[in-house]
Amino acid sequence: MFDWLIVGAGFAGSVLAERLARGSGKRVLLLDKRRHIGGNAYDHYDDEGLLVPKYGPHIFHTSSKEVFEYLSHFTTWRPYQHRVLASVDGQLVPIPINLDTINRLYNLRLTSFELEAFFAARAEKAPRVRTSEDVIVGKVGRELYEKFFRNYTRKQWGLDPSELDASVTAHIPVRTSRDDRYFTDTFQAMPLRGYTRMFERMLDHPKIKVMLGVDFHEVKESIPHAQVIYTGPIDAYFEDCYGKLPYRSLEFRFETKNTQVFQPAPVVNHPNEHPYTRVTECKYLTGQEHPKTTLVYEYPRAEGEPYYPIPRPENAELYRKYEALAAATPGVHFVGRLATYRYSNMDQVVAQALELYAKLTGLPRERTPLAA
Ligand code: UD2
Repeated sequence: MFDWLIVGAGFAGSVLAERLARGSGKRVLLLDKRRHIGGNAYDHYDDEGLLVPKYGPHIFHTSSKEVFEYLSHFTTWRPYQHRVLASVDGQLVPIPINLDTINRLYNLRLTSFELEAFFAARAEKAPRVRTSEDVIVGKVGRELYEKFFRNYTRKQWGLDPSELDASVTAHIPVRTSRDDRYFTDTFQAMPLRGYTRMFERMLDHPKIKVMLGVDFHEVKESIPHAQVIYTGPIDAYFEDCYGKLPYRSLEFRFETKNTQVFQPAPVVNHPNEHPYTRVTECKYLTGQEHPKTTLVYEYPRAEGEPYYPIPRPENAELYRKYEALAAATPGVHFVGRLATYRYSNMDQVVAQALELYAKLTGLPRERTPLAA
């Protein structure tokens, strides 16, 4: 008999498995229908011996000391600050838009102070910032919105930014300085030996049994267990009874080049050309030294693995119906990006899992992240 049956071995499921076993001595069965742990953060060595992320780049950043310290029990870190260039008007310029972006794009020599006026003269403030279009047009105006955001978003989501909630683009700043970092969080680092290694260490405990390649719905009746933590898509748990929640998918194409370094930045975004949105050169993220280099191209897809919940009002409304069903399902706890239908960062999911652990055990939150 297992105390907990946990569905999904990504961040949410693995953190809870670790905490319940190591922190509370519970017997845990962790299932995943894929044949590996780590969820979408799973990475592995390809045929050439290069460490690559199977489901696309995952860049860790957080301002939560609690989350960072918790994960630090299972990995050492490699300091890494993410930088991205966008291919616009035949040039590679920094994104988030900053002082260098504008000066290079328009061949100007503005100061930060002058750039503030430049943006102010172009920004069109919406009475209420509701959509992803409102966010960007409200900061930099329509022309820059068209160059950097409109087509990228249409490609990535299959929707116009005016049809997506503000949250999709709101986390991307616009700067008048020359700071070209993608994130400004306090802790920015990558697991030194990769995500999979970190998950392996998290789940290495005698009270955790991991079963891979197993579908929860097929085995739930035959495995004796007391309670369930479910981290898969919430609509699938309830057999899509109110209809399917939409997710956006991606196809990743990998290409290994016979050169040490291929592109001038970890990621190059292509808002206006090519069917793919961005190209990541894995080496920059992993710090691996190797005579060759692997690139990942991201092709947006309507069908496929459910990567991104699509933040827009009608989807939120449909999710709320499932959420109400979940609240009325005793003995099952829904946690993680897919089970709560949120466009979340990895650190937010870890925080959500630690919070649920604190709630389940009644332990104060600050006492929870203790590795044995
Ligand atoms: C974002 C975050 C990630 C996490 C995740 C949530 C990255 C780089 N970013 O990933 O931290 O929060 O969402 O699951 O890991 N956009 C443009 N043009 C650009 C860049 C972005 O239009 O050049 C728009 C586009 O609609 C895009 C959105 O902004 O989907 C967010 O961009 P992103 O770079 O943060 O990428 P994403 O969504 O993969």
